[in-house]
Amino acid sequence: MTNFLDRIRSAPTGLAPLALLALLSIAPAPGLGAQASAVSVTNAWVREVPAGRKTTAVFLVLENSGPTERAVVSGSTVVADTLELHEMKREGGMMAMSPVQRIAVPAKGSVELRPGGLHLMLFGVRQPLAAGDTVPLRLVLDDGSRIEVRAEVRSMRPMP
Ligand SMILES: [Cu+2]
Repeated sequence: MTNFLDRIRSAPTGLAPLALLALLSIAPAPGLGAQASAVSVTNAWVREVPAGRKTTAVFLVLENSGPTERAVVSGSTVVADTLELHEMKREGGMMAMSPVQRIAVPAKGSVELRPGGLHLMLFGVRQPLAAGDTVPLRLVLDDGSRIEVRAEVRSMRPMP
């Protein structure tokens, strides 16, 4: 996840001061960024759940059109008991997933939840989910706003 400032910091040194000046001149005054959720979700999908399985993962793209970093801090869905925010990391040569407190969405940026990376995890799935089904999800952001998402169930593919 890189934001605009990180990109400026990593820009060739000759360009950095000019880019920073440009950023400062267009940056809004503090306190003006408190509009209703500037975060939207696209391309949301759920890995299909065959009968007998109780867990699955949700993938989607979060886009932030606002000037302030936002973060997803929790979520829920009627098709499962709990929804957790997860990341996958390589630990001792193995890919392992673990819960995270928040998934940040940089100002004027986006973050992709995808197989092998950040994802939403559903536990206690209450019914089989077949390709073509639609699953409603609700995500809660750090400013208290909510995003209603409809995720399409897609067929099982091996984890990359
Ligand atoms: Cu997970």
